[in-house]
Amino acid sequence: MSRKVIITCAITGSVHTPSMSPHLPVTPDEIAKQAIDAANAGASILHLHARDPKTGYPSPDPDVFMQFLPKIKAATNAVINISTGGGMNMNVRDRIRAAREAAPEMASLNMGTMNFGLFPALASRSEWKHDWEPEFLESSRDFVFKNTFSDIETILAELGEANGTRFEFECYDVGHLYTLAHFVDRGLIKGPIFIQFVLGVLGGIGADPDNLAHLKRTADKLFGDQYQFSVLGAGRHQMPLGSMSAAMGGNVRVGLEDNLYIKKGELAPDNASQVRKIREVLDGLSLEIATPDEARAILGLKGGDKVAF
Ligand code: KMH
Ligand code: ZN
Repeated sequence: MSRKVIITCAITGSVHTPSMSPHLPVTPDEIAKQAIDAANAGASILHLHARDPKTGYPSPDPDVFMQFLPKIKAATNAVINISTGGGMNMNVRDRIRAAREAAPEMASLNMGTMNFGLFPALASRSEWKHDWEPEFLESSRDFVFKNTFSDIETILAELGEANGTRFEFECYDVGHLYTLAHFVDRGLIKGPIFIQFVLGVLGGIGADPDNLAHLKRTADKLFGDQYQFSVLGAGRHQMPLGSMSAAMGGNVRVGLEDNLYIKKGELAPDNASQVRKIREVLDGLSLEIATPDEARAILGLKGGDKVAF
């Protein structure tokens, strides 16, 4: 099969808060609609978080996930990828509840403990729809995004072994690749490995093109042909680094979780608009996108009929 590019779309996340964009999906219906539209635009993997429908506060509650997962599954063939990163102030047990219950084909798995600074966003506005928003952003100044070896072992066992869920390994720095290799060497992670290079998060590696080249060189050395990579460029880096990834033989991640804009100074009206925009780049490079079933074949996924929702 000639190379096909897998587009992941990350619909809402837990990084951005409702006041930052009126287009950020919050309720289960908004999340479902934007996920379905993103799949119809060409995303073959949908990376999903949940939020409290009333306040927009990030929620680990499986009951909230279950208000949109079946709708998305009924309307698309896209691969559902549930976050285990959750949001700030969630412990790891909380963070994995939804994926444990839903047994999705994919889940994210964050490969190292790190700082995760969201507080610079406080400078962008003084008025907030919800009181929790500025407090949430300020709390990131002293937040540790905990992903210890023990946490990773737990997630691999309780989601991977138990449910047949495979992973989007989120690597925010070079050291995270060596942690991933450690688990491969222990036989706890088997290929094909799907690595999400995350660049531009405050606390992780900077979004410089030569850092992406270094991440890929390191992954080539550690994993040979056992891996596929994708690139998540945070904020304004989303399209440039996604384009670089495609040119380097990689896959791409877009979505309002990672970037609220469609171009400098213009908020994206929805997730699907970013999918369409990266498709224009792929078309320009004469690259075809992978269908959900082609993504399943590339990544060795269990099938959309094997989930628990
Ligand atoms: N928020 C992204 C930078 C996760 O959900 O597990 C990384 C992410 C983590 O999507
Ligand atoms: Zn996420």
